[in-house]
Amino acid sequence: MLIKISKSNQLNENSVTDENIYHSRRKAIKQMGFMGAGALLASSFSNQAQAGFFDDEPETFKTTKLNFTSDNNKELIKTPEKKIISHNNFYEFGTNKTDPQEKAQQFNTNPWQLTLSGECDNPHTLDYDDLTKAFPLEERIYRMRCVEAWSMVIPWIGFPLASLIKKAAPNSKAKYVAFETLYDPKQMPGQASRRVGGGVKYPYVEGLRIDEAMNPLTLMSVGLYGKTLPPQNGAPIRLVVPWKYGFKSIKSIVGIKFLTHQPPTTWNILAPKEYGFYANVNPEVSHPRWSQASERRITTGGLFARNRIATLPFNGYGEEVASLYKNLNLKNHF
Ligand SMILES: Nc1nc2c(c(=O)[nH]1)N[C@H]1C(S)=C(S)[C@@H](COP(=O)(O)O)O[C@H]1N2
Ligand SMILES: [Mo]
Repeated sequence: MLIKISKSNQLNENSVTDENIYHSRRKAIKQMGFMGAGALLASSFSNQAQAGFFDDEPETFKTTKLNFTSDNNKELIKTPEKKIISHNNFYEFGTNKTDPQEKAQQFNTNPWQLTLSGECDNPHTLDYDDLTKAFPLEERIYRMRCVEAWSMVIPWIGFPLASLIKKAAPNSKAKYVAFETLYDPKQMPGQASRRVGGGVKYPYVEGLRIDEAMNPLTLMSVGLYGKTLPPQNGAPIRLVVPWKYGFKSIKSIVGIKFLTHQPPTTWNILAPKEYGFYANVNPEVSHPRWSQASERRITTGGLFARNRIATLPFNGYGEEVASLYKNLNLKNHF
């Protein structure tokens, strides 16, 4: 194979770091005794084949155009759509980055029901059509920073979670909001097999403090690049919390519940010393096994188009959200 490497794009030590991290995240799972050696081996093989996959694989899922207004955030260079829909974490469909695109195409997201319940005056359920029609849709171009130290810039379509919460009318006891992904092992091979699903306890669950959930940046996303969400990105509706590590942005949500107490969250259950409840992007607080000071921004195509940049506090959204944490020690509450 002939590979042309231009000076500016050379593969250096830094640019492979997040792949190492990915393996090390999986290794931790394995050490906890959740995963067979076979799975780990298979994964490292397909990981090597991953670069070529981005450019060759056709899109097979169906999307629909959406009507929205755009915030036109011009400083951010968007990650190409092809990358956003082919480099995914969605362990319900497998733990390799390419598994969700390969295995989620038959995922049936219509009909769908999203139920709001718990400490609120107006518990209710949204059907599939409500998801794109109940609230005016906006485009929000956000940075997305995975805890594995790669990042993208994604043009999401959605509506503020605050609009949905106001409709549910939480009462004064509601201090936290819990989210739950669909549980359907017949459709989600990772839920049917511990090996495929990486040892995660399903359904995938997440949570926010209610003031975080009400922050205007917090989005319920129903689309990207002007169209409905592909299944691998969390169709038909997922959370986007741009100042937190990507694992907080839970996909394919069926339940939202208002609680008096902090809910358990998936990665915190799996490895509490490594993944906290808050998970605010913080270059000064290292993961126990790797630094969070920089990240690989996924921009244009191919294995060699790698871009190492400094990670920003709160992923660049400090002006909007730092005040939420003025009484919190962010080292202890990582
Ligand atoms: N239900 C569910 N939600 C999930 C995940 C998952 O495995 N299952 N992975 C999380 C992680 S680690 C990241 S980085 C983002 C990835 O979102 P994307 O694939 O749309 O980029 O989804 C998050 N939401
Ligand atoms: Mo992530």
